[in-house]
Amino acid sequence: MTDGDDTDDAAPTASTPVERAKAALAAFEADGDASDSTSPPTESAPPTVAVAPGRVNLVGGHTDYNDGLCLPMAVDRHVAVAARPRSDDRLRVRAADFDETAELDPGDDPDGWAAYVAAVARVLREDDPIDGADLAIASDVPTGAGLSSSAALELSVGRALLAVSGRDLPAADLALACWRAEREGVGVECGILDQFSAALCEADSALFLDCRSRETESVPLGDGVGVLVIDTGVSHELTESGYNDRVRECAAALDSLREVADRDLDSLRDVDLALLDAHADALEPVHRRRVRHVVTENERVRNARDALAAGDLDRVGDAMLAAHDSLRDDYEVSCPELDAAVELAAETPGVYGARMTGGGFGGSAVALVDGDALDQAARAIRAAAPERVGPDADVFACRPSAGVRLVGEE
Ligand code: GAF
Repeated sequence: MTDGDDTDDAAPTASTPVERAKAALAAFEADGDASDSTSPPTESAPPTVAVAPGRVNLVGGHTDYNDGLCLPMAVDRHVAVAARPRSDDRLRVRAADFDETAELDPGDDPDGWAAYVAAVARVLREDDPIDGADLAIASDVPTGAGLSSSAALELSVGRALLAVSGRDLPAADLALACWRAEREGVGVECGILDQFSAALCEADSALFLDCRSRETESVPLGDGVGVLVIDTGVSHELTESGYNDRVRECAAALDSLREVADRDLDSLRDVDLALLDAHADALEPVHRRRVRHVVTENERVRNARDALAAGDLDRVGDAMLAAHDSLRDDYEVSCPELDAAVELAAETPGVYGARMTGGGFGGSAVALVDGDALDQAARAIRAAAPERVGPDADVFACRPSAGVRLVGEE
């Protein structure tokens, strides 16, 4: 990887990720290809541009790798990838926001952001060829904020690489390829929530996702609803947090339940409260709490889906608040700043409910707000956040957005 060159200096200042990615690609290509002057990029055609959104998860935390239920919503913040095919099989990748460049040959195994690009290319190459390409990436999804910037990167890179290679995949298949890329290439034992959200969410809707059947159902959010993100400014990193520990605790709890319960249990999805109560003594206390979270969280997702469909936003808000309590107390993936963000949101007029979103141990909280009170609630939370949540807290509204797409083909 080559760091810190100045290809972006020539790019005009541009505001959206799509504009910045296109400008960065043009500047990058104009800068030439020092490493292989025999394989110049193809500059005649306009670039292919793919965008994929970040997400918040309204309810359904840490259920996905237990075959459970989730209710995410893609946000109107995106990773954009501008791409053009090359005449060799190399990927030359410019991360405009980091001022960094990676040059990847098939089989390379880089670190950092380039690991996601290499892993997606590697998985997509298993079925059919992926052509070499110049890629430029720009984003307005904050990183480390629990908004799934990595899945947005994977999906946008994947969609762009398929397009420059003349290939296509159904969105769910691309999501599964990107999910494998994250697990195998980056080492996070994640579930499918983030990749399915970035692929399959629809505008103006939340997505009811059954992680066992992989069936999805869009649930319209309704015009009168606003969504606020409260980014605590405490960065979280799944590879370094207790995330994989939670995955292993669930697996261990499932093994214990299999031993004592006279029932087939494929996953914690097959466990209900009656079964848990009947065998609670056979479980270590920490495993009992983890299972209780997963079982009750699946129920909260069902409730929230039904309530959202019925326009009962108070009930959705109650499910979010109960979900946060469970993630804090039973699953132990919150942190003081997330708890403070949820508490602050919950006491703000117009807020139906709030909870931490994403893997936890930092990152963001999401709040569901009466649309008429959104601006006022955002101002109140923004004003109190530095003192109540932390000096780097950021508060912004977002709209439910569509999943990965090629720009120009929306
Ligand atoms: C992270 C993971 F990547 C998801 O798979 C999911 O488990 C989430 O944390 C918690 O719900 O975003």
